[in-house]
Amino acid sequence: MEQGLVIKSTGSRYRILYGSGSITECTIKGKFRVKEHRTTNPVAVGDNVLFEFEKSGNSGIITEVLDRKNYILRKSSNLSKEAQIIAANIDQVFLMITIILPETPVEFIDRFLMTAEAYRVPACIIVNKTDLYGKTELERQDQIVSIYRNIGYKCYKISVTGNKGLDRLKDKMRDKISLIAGNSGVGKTTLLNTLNPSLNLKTGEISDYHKQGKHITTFPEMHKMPFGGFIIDTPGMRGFGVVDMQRNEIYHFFPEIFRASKNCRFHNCLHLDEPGCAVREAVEGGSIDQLRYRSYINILEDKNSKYR
Ligand SMILES: Nc1nc2c(ncn2[C@@H]2O[C@H](COP(=O)(O)OP(=O)(O)OP(=O)(O)O)[C@@H](O)[C@H]2O)c(=O)[nH]1
Ligand SMILES: [Mg+2]
Ligand SMILES: [Zn+2]
Repeated sequence: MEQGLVIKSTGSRYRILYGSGSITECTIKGKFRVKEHRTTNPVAVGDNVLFEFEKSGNSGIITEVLDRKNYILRKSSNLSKEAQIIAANIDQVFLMITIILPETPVEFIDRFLMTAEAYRVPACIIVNKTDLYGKTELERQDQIVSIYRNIGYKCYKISVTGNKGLDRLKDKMRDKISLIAGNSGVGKTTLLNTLNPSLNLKTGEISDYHKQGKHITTFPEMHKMPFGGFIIDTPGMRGFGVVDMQRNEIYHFFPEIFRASKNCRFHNCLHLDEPGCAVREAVEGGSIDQLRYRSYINILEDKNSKYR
């Protein structure tokens, strides 16, 4: 029996890192279940597992998944009951966004952060491709960064290809297991290749017509970093994860709205148009950002489900 770390999962086959840096492929035998969820992949990147080598010695069979500290799930569609585990045992998630090529919508950012809050995984924002920005884009960048810094999220402005801002990011990632997510084409894989030049992972151009990425990375995969720690590269997504939330829980995962809600007149206030709502007062007074409030309302009213 050996213990290893799952670094890649394609649904039926798993790549395992074990011993002092060896790698083997494994399959699974028997039933593995995630409490309360039907999952398409019972074992995920980041899982610590026990496995046995097959007689040939070339591959192994996973016999047990050790307890997870956390995990992030994603449903294949809104109606689907089956969920996929994106990754397990992660210390922090980074949402990579870009102002242009492609443009990341603010509501996408808010849905992502809300999900990370719900899974209790610390989240940060990376704004990439600063080398492309002119005056308008820089203003937009600073507006977005100031919204999220005010709430308490760390933000990193970087240019991967221009080699700007990477040292601060490395410091934050050192010796941690970090997951990096974001729309297709924002530069996630390019960042990994730059932080670890021996990787040579496949990256793709932005399409001229749609100004979007082309979904180059297809499976979550964990990569070791020379400065210590691991980064999990993920396929570009429009939405992130899924949590079954009650309407009256959603605001718990908007930290600044949650803080303000303690002063609402009614304890069951949804911050819509109830009298004595401290959240709406804060929006009017400017201490809660209008865009954040609008995202909250859209999620509450289940608009824009395309971002899920
Ligand atoms: N100008 C500029 N281009 C960048 C930068 N970082 C990445 N790119 C380019 O953006 C394109 C997409 O990069 P990828 O790393 O494949 O993007 P991704 O986020 O991994 O995309 P998916 O795997 O499809 O989710 C490539 O052409 C990169 O060269 C940057 O800092 N500045
Ligand atoms: Mg990629
Ligand atoms: Zn309220």
